[in-house]
Amino acid sequence: MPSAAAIPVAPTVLVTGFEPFDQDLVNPSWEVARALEGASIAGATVRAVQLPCVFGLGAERLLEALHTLRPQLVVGLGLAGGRSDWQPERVAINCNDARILDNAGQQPIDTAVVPGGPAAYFSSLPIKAIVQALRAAGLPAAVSNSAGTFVCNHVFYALMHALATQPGVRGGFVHVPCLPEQAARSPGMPSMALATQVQALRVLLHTALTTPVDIAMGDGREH
Ligand code: PCA
Repeated sequence: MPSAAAIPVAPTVLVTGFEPFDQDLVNPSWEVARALEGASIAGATVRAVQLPCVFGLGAERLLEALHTLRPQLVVGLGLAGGRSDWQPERVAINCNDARILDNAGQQPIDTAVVPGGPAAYFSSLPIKAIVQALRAAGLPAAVSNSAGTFVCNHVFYALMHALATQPGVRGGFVHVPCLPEQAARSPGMPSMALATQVQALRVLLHTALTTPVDIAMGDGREH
């Protein structure tokens, strides 16, 4: 019988999404993540984990998943209401500054995600290649230079802080638009159908898994 070490194990991709927050009944980030639970993409197996929209606890759950699943690639997803396209985030900052209460009633103002940690971390996803691949598939996409200062940035920073000591594991964060049923309650709110967003996640993961070095493509903007 072969030893356990001889049995090839498919690499794991961890995709996280958030529970609903701010009076919403659904969060597209989790609906999209869970749609690909167990899927095989470019030889890797997708594992989806839901995170609470809570400062502290959201990051703890992510770090637990990193520990138990030992992924090679980590992609955090979060909703950014008002944005109309899929937006890989360039940078996570060491700052919590909540404009609304989180799901535990907390509202930190100007506190550090990791006291004494670096001011910021860059995503280690190939964000330009991802934007290019999404656009080539007919899916609206753009690099974002701010993940905000709410729970998404908090979890993104905690992820990159953990990965800073795990060479070879890449990760980052992507903000996604509302679903049509959410937008229907807010006139003028842009949205993207769930099936389209699931397709975007497939393209994104395939690109991240097959692009070791990002491309240089101009996509600079003021925010
Ligand atoms: N979006 C929020 C937190 C959870 C989510 O899906 C944010 O952008 O911080």
